[in-house]
Amino acid sequence: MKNLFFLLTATLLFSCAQTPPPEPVHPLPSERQLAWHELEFYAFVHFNMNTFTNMEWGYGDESPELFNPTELDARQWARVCKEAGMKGIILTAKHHDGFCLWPSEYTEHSVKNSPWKNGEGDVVRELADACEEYGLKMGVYLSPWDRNHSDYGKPEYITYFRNQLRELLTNYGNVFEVWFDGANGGSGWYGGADEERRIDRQTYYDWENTWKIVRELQPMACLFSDAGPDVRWVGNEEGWAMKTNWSPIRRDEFYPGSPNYKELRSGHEDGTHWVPAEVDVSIRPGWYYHPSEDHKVKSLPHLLDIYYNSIGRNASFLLNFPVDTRGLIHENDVEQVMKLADAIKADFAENLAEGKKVEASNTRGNSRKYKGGNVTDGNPDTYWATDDGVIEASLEIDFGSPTTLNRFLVQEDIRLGQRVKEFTLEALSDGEWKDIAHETTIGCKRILRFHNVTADKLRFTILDSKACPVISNIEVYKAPKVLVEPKIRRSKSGEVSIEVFDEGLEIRYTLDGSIPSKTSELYNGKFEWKKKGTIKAAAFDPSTGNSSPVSTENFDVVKEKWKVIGEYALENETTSIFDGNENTAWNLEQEPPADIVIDLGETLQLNGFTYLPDQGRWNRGIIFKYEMYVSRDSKNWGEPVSEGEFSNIKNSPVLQENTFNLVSGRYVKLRALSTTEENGRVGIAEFGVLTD
Ligand code: FUL
Repeated sequence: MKNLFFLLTATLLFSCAQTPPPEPVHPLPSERQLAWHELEFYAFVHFNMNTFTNMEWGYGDESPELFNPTELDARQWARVCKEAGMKGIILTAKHHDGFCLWPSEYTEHSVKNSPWKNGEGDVVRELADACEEYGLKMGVYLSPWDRNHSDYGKPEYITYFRNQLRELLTNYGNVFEVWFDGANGGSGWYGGADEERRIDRQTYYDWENTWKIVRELQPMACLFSDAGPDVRWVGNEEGWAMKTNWSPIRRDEFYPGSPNYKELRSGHEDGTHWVPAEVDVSIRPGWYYHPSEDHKVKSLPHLLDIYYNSIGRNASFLLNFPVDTRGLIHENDVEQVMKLADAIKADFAENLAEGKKVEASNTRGNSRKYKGGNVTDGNPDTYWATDDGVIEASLEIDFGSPTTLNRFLVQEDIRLGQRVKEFTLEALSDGEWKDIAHETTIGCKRILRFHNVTADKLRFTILDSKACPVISNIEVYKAPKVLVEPKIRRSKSGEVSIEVFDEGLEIRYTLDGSIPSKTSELYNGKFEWKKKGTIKAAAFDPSTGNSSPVSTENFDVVKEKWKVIGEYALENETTSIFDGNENTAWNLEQEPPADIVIDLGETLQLNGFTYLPDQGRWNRGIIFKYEMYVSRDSKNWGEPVSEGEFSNIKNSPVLQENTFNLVSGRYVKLRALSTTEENGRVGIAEFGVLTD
């Protein structure tokens, strides 16, 4: 027996010593990229001159006098980011308008000529100090395009740009990422020239030599641009990478601002360089702060989708906060990011695979060093690998008892390159293997979301790989349901729909204004309800008994018979203003004044109206000054029943409710006398009336 034990141990030791690790599959990440991969989730702060001019792209002629935050507190930014689980902050030190947040030696267009702190302030310094205090990394965004600088377009500008880069990389401690935007050239102030300036995006900045400065001054900083060279743009600003996402790309086919950017969404299987994707997206529609977007901060379900579609798809997640004119992350943004942070914590609270028994269909050299169990040992340095040439293999994770799960997280050991091309996931439930997913790439991290499955075992099968697969980690979770308030809508014809974000929830609702409980009416799909009154709804998780906040919608008369008549009667989009959907709008191409005349189909006792402006990103045609008329016959309108302005609608384009003295009529006319922007449009998302 003793001998047998000795023999077994000796064989094992021998096979370990004999089995070399898999050969890497090139391209491979550098040390600085490996450190960057660890970060996963970090913040962008867009705060600069645009914050004070309410713009996205300043022209470059803005006076430094305008930059004057009243309560700037970079420590608040850092605190919020830290609490949200982020690892760093990248600041727009200079955006396209050329204004510098630090007192650059090379221009007068900076904080040093602003009233903020009497020109003694330095936002980059304040952020560097705050990041240090909170244990965060700092990154800088330095716009290559500069609409302020007189030399932009000439070789002299490159010297200026590089001098600024040196300042930022020398005076503020360690920088983890340098962000070079692809937006380049066009109209601008350019020191008063006020003209169009085009540059050759491929050659003008002499990127190779510009990048060298970063290498020299901050060897661990990752360089970001459309073309990397360390981190690439993901090819959209909406918050997603493709499911198939290779960190390698054929890097030489790209340059900042190159037209083939859509390929950046998935990388290239035959990529020549390791250039992983970064998903940059703002928590609001705009990158910069606009008070009119205070009510448009992304919802928890939306932010969660972004999380899973970035970090869960082999990319990092760079979430932007448009810091406001006070110099603070707005409270609405803080609220939403904290909801996201709590949801992430809840989703990944307990790893159900940890320490579970794992059986592999093939183990490299039959060696313990590469055993299947390495994927559940919580050690990122160990991995499961197969024999060379075995590119189809599976792992079975045995839970020991039926286990309910809905998330699967898997990681390759990217130090040996990105290898897996195709894989499946199956669950053994009631003695039968059932498909959960059939997917493609993995990379640094892949997270799958699916409906609850109760399984005794999970089978993870690699169907294709560039070489023997190298899997370092697998985690399994049962994420709780996302309990956000349901969205209640009523269509023109009176059909009510109630939607929730997650599957498997019960929606309960009331029609009498009472708070819905577990025993209230169960929502089983759209229903007809043409009355005037209030609908309240809440979502309930039957497995936990937890419920969402209650949502409330007040409905007046149903709009079934309503139609736009008069000048615009034939425009198709007019129906969007009665469809109960805030995301659709009618934009009539017309400078005010414009008369929107509506036939309500019957005579009603009217005492008010509601107007929801276009909720799209660009605030199209928001009515400011108005007059409201009511008529019995659509010919005699008399005096307006209400007139005035929708105060503060520019900054806060939310639902406007306006009451007037009771009047009976069948026709209403909203006269738009002016709009907040002079853009030749009058826009309406929803129109309603209030009746007695
Ligand atoms: C874009 C810029 O033009 C936007 O203003 C913003 O800075 C975004 C992050 O990148 O290309």
